[in-house]
Amino acid sequence: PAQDFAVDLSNCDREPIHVLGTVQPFGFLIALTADWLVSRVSANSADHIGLSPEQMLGRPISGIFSGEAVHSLRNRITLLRGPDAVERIFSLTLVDGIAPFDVAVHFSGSLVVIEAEPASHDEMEASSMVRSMVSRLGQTQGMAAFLRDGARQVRALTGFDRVMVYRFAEGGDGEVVAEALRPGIDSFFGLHYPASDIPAQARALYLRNIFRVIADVQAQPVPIVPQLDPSGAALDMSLCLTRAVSPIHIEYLGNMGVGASLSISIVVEGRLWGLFACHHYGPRLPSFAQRSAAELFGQIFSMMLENRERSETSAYEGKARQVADRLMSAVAQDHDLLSNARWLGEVIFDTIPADGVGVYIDGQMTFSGLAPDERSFAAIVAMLNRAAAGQVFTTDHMARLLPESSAHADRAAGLLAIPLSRRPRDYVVLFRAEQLRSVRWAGSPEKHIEYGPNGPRLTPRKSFEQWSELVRGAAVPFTAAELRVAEALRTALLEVILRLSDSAHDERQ
Ligand code: BLA
Repeated sequence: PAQDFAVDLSNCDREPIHVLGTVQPFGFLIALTADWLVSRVSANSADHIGLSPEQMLGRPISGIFSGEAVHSLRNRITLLRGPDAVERIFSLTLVDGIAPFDVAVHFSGSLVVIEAEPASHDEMEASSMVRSMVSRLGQTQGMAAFLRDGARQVRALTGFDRVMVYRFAEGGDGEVVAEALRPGIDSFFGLHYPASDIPAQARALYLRNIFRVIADVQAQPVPIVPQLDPSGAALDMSLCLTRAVSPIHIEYLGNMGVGASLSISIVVEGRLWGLFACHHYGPRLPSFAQRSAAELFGQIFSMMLENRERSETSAYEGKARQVADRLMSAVAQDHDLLSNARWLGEVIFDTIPADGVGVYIDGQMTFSGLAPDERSFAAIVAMLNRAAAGQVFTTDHMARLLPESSAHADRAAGLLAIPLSRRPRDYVVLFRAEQLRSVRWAGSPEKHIEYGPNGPRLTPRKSFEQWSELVRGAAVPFTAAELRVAEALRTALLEVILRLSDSAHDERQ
């Protein structure tokens, strides 16, 4: 490897996965200088075009590739726009007398990087598949069906045994939110994993390069020759299709008995929303055209998801406005409703899901659903009184703020408090139970496969246990959208309360 970096479980977020200096053996790589001299070649070049790196390094590519190949490559390179662009050419005769290749070309710094693999001649079929996939997807009703159908389509296109839609939460933890499976294999649907399973540098890379395949987990990676250029730099392979991946991740896949892995980034509003994560229980390399089609499908899927999320958000905001209006007019009619926890819960939970509600008004407490007892609630109110005045307060892990509340985390691990007045401070508080209560546990223990050097930590079951430890005592966090709604409810309630106190004041006069 180009870098002297001993990677283990404690430092894998610093492993420089873009400069590992190896390709997967299904393809080969040639890097050219700006004046088209061969500057790097993967060690397997002779397997593909009969010439070893030593026979090519330093020579002009025009003396190696056919005239047609050099011409098309030059044309395509002029089409490259933007820093992360990659062009593809199907069925190109690179060397006269040798069967054509499917080729990708892009810039890495000032180098032109050419990657090639034997041509598959199936581009038309794959692209017509995408058309019908997209039209089917457009007809699905509701988010769950949309995600499930996306997984099914990716499975139809790639033929992988397992296709998951893996969604990232705020801090990088992930959850399997949809799945399509070959019959007879265990489902991972609903399982959660810690952020460390797809470390930060990998998530950043997956935003730039949205597709990757590991065709054969057992295959020996092929080094690039030379590893370092005369200035000591390794080839930046961020945008390569043949990039061999982190040995830690290979160990993870091996421990799971997975033979091939493929993933496609799902990018929404410029953020890595999630991945299509696919496993096959044997080696598998979809053709270049199928991979391109799957990548295109991923891009279209992402845009459709973005649209759906936007319309869901505006529908949600509309509903939230209705709830605020309903609260306001009902409380204006009958202000005792304000201390009716059960009624408040019924009105609010639809837009801000929670497990229970507590109301504190003039020292009086009422509760509904899962909530702490009076003594704990009094302690919570005292804590809230120390928080900034006049705004909604939330935490997903109350025990961190109030250690004694860990005793009732099963009922109230997280809260969202809506202050109703400045002084005395009255509150409506929504409670969420510990997230683990509602989560699906990893199913059957994994069949014991020989573990790699880092042992069983690198298995989904151990990952899941790790995630469970991390979130013990914590509730599902209230989202930014839910906070905005709570803020709107606060304003609405405040308005009625002020009106009520004005009219009480008028009556007294
Ligand atoms: C990459 N880790 C990945 C990828 C996935 C996962 C989907 C993307 C690469 C691919 O397509 O295979 C994680 N895969 C999962 C999870 C499930 C799954 C959670 O199927 C659940 C069902 N991985 C670890 C740990 C480390 C780690 C503990 O589990 C480090 C300490 C590292 N994962 C790691 C690295 C990559 C990775 C470095 C990047 C691989 C690369 O692109 O080079």
